[in-house]
Amino acid sequence: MKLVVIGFGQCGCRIADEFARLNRRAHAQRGIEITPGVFAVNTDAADLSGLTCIQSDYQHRILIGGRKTGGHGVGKINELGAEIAREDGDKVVDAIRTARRFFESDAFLLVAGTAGGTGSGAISVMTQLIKERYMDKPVYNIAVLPFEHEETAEERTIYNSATCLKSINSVADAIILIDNQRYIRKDFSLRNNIAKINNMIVEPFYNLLCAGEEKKPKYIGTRILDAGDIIQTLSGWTVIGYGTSPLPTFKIPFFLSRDFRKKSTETHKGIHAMDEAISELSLKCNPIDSGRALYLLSAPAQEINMDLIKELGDYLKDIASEATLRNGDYPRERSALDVTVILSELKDVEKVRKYYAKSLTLIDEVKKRREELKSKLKGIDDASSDIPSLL
Ligand SMILES: Nc1nc2c(ncn2[C@@H]2O[C@H](COP(=O)(O)OP(=O)(O)OP(=O)(O)O)[C@@H](O)[C@H]2O)c(=O)[nH]1
Ligand SMILES: [Mg+2]
Repeated sequence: MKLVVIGFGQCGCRIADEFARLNRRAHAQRGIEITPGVFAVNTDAADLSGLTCIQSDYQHRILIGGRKTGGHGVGKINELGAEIAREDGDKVVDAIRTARRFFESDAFLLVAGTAGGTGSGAISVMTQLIKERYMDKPVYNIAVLPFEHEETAEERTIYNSATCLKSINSVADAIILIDNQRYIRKDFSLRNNIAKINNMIVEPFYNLLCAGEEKKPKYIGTRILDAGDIIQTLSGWTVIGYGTSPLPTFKIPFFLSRDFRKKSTETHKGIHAMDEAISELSLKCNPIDSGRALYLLSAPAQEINMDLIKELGDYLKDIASEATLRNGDYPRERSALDVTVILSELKDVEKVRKYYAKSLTLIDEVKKRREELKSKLKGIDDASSDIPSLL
């Protein structure tokens, strides 16, 4: 599957940059392309210069709202982020159109952090605009939810997340939810290692996007998972997970490779990888709530067999019993057995519901403060009413 990836704000741009890196890897290791266009859009000029893989010309690193923000961001005011996107959105659409192989892409993927200002405000406006312009391609979002410590430090965090999520839910074809907090569960030092977190966020997309683009017959599985399968699966609230089981790197002698014990070890390893994918989903959710799901098994060709694929399917069907299942296998990996899982069309997402509930109490407060600010400003204006103006 080929994606045009567009990042908004610092978080979105850095993750888009990570997709550009993934594409380089796909090119170098496998000779295939997965992202024919990657763009970074921000109100902050310094953040745009900090990227490493996205092409550095102004058509790929797009500064918006320059007049309003002086190139310094919107300071977490996502209404301002949305307003700037409405004004400068055409600039982004024009840049996408000029991308060399834009027409080869199967879908758009727009990325932003929900808690900031630029990305949180711009992503829904741009999703809507792109959907209107390119009706034949689905438009997906990646929404990155804040760390817990940010929720307590700044109330805008929750309010921005709630308004952003509500808005994208009404326009995007699917929203892949990524909870930053999940990535520091195992290793708290990661809190200070955003680059590593971004790496972990993007990794599950590698085999998923490569599988359907493979041209060499020996790397084509018995059941190819292509763009059509992914598009049929992605709908509404979505999570993604990835698990891996290392395999011995030495070659197993032929007489042993047919041994029944080896086969049961393969199944065991497959289930282990699937188990990890489910427990490491990008956001905590209940698999039973999902209406559509898919899994991709990537392993060396000799490790893949129908029994293993069926076992994995049975396992997923057990926990996501309401979901329509799609699957594929990809005989590419050399020394590991990897499983990628997507759970989509989720009926309920507790964390999103919590943001909505919490921000309801904040709305009155925000309104009150806005009124106060207005009346204060009016006070100053009134005081100057008899002063002659130079304009
Ligand atoms: N995973 C991840 N999260 C990030 C990254 N950068 C920022 N965030 C998260 O994104 C949220 C803040 O959004 P930013 O993207 O920094 O804000 P912005 O869109 O640039 O908006 P302004 O700076 O207010 O103009 C916080 O919840 C951060 O934890 C990143 O590179 N990776
Ligand atoms: Mg910023």
